[in-house]
Amino acid sequence: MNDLTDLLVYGLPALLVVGLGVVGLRSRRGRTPEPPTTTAEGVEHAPTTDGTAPTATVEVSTGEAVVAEPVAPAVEAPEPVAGRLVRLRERLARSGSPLGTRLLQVLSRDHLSEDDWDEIEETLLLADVGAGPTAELVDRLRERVRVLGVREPGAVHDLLREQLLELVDPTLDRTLRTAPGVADDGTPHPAVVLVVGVNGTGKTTTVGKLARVLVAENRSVVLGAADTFRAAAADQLQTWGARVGVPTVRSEKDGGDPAAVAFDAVRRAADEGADVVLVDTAGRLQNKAGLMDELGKITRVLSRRAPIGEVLLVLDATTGQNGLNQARVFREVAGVTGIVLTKLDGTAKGGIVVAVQRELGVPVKLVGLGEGPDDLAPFEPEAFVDGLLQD
Ligand SMILES: Nc1nc2c(ncn2[C@@H]2O[C@H](COP(=O)(O)OP(=O)(O)OP(=O)(O)O)[C@@H](O)[C@H]2O)c(=O)[nH]1
Ligand SMILES: [Mg+2]
Repeated sequence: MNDLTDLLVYGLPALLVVGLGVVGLRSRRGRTPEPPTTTAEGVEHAPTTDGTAPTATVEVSTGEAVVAEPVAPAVEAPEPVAGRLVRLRERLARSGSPLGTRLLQVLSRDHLSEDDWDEIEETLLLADVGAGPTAELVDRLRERVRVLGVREPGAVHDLLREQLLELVDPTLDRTLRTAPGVADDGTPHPAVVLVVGVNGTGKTTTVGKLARVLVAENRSVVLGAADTFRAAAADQLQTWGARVGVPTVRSEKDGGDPAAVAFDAVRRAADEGADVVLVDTAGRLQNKAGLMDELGKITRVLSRRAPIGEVLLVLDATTGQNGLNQARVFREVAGVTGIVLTKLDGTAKGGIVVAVQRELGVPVKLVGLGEGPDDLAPFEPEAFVDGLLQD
């Protein structure tokens, strides 16, 4: 089962009682930042001659990357992950209502004509469910309606819930692989999560939010700013990290080698015994061969240092079917293991969840529900379908 889900189901009381205490401790510790005590090979610590907190930047001897220590005076305690599924339902009930309510309305009619079935089909297509899954669902509904005969509203609701759930597929493994591992030679290594996608889909934001989720679960995290095209990209990531006391490894100069930065981030995490390293990458169009080659290089170089646990493809839910073309190419180049569907708060087209899973054979693992720092939730098929049906 999903680590996060495990935490929700079994660890909720512990999370509330113990977790808040631990997070509280962390945040208190964070208010008086200490210089790193574990000295990574080749890392020089900036001296603090005036008794103030250490400076933000620590040089790495390769000359490729620098480590930006968090120096924010106050470190935030991220929201526990527990309450987020409720919010997912609330937001989906708002944004996704047209799909669920329209289907329920039509299915409740006494005699379903061909026009009614066309309306059902159209509703599903408009919600981005995709042609294949739509045809499948309509066939199954026709069959079940024929067998059921007269349909009570309750029965229609249950039927639709059951069929939508099957389409979303609760059997897919949505575990986020964020547990550190041990290499064949016995060396421990951090879990490596690589985040990829086209421009502006929400990669950096997702990395920032995910770091907060992990910190809330009491994991130690290192961020890697492998988007080296713009200094602002690394700044953006570093700001996210600093808010929760997480260090960011970044390139010394614009246009540095993203693969080298990613590699340094993993090495730093390994040296410090951190649990997880999250690597943010530059947005790239799937049809730009050079950039896609570069992504291939990042994955090759990274996996020489430690196995890549997750390659998360970030897709903007509001771009609908366009996201599918991107997804195919990224799957070829980077071996995507999970989808993050962002901006689900901004669309009524929740059907994209179904389409993208079908197209890629890769599960949606996380959903973005807003621009707030804790607006990221583990994807949960039941909560999603209930949201669509406004339960
Ligand atoms: N409403 C909403 N906005 C989001 C969500 N996730 C990200 N955004 C917004 O989308 C915009 C782009 O986010 P970024 O994280 O910078 O996107 P990116 O993929 O890193 O962009 P590039 O690095 O330029 O490729 C920002 O304004 C985010 O606040 C979400 O789940 N919901
Ligand atoms: Mg970015």
